[in-house]
Amino acid sequence: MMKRGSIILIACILLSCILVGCKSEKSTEDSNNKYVTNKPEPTEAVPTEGAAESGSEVVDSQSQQEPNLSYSDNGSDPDIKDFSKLSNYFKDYDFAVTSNVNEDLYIKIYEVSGNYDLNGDGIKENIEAVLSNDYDVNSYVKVNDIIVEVYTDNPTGEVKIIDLDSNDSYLELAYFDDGPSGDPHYKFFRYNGEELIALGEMDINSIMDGRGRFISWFDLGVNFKPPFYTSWKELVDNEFIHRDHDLDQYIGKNYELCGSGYFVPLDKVSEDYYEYMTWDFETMRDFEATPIKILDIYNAKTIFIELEDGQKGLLYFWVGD
Ligand SMILES: [Ca+2]
Ligand SMILES: [Ca+2]
Repeated sequence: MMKRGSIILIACILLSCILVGCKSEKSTEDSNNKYVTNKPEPTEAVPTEGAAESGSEVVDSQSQQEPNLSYSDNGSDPDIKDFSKLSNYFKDYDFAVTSNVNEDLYIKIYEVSGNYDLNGDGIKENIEAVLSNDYDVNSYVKVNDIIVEVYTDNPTGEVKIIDLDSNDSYLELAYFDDGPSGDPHYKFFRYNGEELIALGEMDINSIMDGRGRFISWFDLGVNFKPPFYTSWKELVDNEFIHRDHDLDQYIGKNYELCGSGYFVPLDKVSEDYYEYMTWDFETMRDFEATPIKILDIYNAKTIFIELEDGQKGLLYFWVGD
């Protein structure tokens, strides 16, 4: 009996090896097929971490086998020169807004209404929204008869029409939310004639190219001249897809640094860079068109640099709590 059990066990192992083999072959085929839809992480945490850690182990989950590096259809990363602030893509249209604000209770209710053709069929949609931070009020966005309930922390009643991608005939709806603690962002909605789809959100200082490509402020080296970015997002099939960006092109290059940031002199830093970060006032420095060389990039707001006099150090910026 024991013997037969072992044979069955060995057969099972062999079979599963064959199955895993088949799957990885399939995955290679998929990754050759240039267009990779890499689903964004469910939590918007630091996207670069972990990506490098998931090693070369053979795993049988299809999703884990997808490459972490994903680039766009046309194979080239966007040129930051084509990007500008979100408000440049707003349509010149004002919604009617009525507000009910109770300053004492810090409760705000905005009722928004307007008419605009969102799906490009020439017929204006009836657009309504209720945006409130009052728990007793249901916040929602409504296009014709379709309602999407939303959660708003600190709405201001600002609703805009925006063209996220000039390659399609849609115009999107955007409403502003100041967030729970100064995290201002826009939430986007697309009406395709049948559905009203919540696309996701983008922080207010994001930039976009008007062709469905976006760079979040958190991924932007804004204090540098020329500015650089560490990753970007692409609107594909009604989702903002995270795209990694090759950082090697910035390493060893000279930049001008402006504004105030934290600087800790260090000869060497590695992946444990965060252990050196303090938020003491003494580590703050003001830079005015200071020539620097980028030695390493941990994220867009944490960079290892070398100053003109040869001093090296970790430069980092406050990104909110
Ligand atoms: Ca329409
Ligand atoms: Ca469009």
